[in-house]
Amino acid sequence: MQHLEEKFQAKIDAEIKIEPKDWMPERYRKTLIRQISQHAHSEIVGMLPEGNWITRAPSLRRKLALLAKVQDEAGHGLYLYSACETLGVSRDELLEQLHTGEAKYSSIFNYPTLTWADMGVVGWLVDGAAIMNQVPLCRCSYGPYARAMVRVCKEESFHQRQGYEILLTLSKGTEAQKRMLQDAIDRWWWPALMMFGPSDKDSKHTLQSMKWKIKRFTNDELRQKFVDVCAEQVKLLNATLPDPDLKWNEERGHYDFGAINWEEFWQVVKGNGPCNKERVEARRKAYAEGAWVREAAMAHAEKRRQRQATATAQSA
Ligand code: BYC
Repeated sequence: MQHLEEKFQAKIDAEIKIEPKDWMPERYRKTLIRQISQHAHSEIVGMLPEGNWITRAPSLRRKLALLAKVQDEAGHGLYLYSACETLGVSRDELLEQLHTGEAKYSSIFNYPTLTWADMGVVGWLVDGAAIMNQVPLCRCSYGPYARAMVRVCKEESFHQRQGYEILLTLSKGTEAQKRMLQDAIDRWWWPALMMFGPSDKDSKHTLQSMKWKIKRFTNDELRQKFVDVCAEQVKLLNATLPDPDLKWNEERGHYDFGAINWEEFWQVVKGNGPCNKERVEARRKAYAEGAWVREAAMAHAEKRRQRQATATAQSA
């Protein structure tokens, strides 16, 4: 056993990808199922706050872009559930965990989207944070996850740009539009920083996940990179980030920033955020209403299988 573990770690150290049929420690498999399934759930729950604005997008062009973005997220969920299934867990099992409220998904999607400016800010900050976290995951040691992330990241960068472009337009608009822009930034900034997870000292999985090269950076390292980028990007929007302690630190070569409200973070993670119940309920309803599609697809697959079996028997 120890020999197998050593060989496994040596492969990881040599940057050789682990594939589904390779030997892996049980804890590695469990960690991946946990992270990939939480990620998959985040994608499909993440469709909800934006789906809310499809019918109210201010123009046909905006509606098309938003629709495409939300569809992309459904696709990301599918790649990720498929990657997770290669680890020997079924999609039904994973969805069951989501529907009973047992599974975690990103805290960010438990906040409401109140105005059109939220669509811009979600694209800029939420997709921006997602990209910061996911680009390193393209180098994750587990092959199916790493490959899924390559495609996800390409699409996320389109999402991020469409969001920022909405904000640039608002920043050149009326006074009311500028106020709406600032208000959305004020509401989303701190929850976006929480997306990176607890601070390193409270992150129970980081050390082991870094050793296994599932994670390449710690939560705090990625959060700092994100703050540094956003502190510059916000200037082009003629807006500000809601943090009086945000200040360039010449010595560190980074922006200093204020304290995160971890009490709020853990409350949201535990299910007590503004929209947790609504989100899980919406997923349950969508799943129930999609039952006929699943049944029809299964019936169709069975019919094809039978037709092929008959054809093979006749040609033999
Ligand atoms: N929300 O030891 P830690 C997207 C949990 S983007 C809720 O640091 P780890 C999208 C964590 O699961 C969002 N829970 O864990 C974007 C753990 O609990 P368990 C999804 C959180 O895994 C735009 C505990 O806290 N992205 O999908 O080393 C549109 C301790 O944390 C959160 C991903 O999932 C949180 N924010 O690091 C649509 C990326 N943070 O499992 C969709 C992949 C932490 O022990 N995931 N927790 O019960 C990761 O990179 C890592 O899992 C994390 C956390 C950085 C998130």
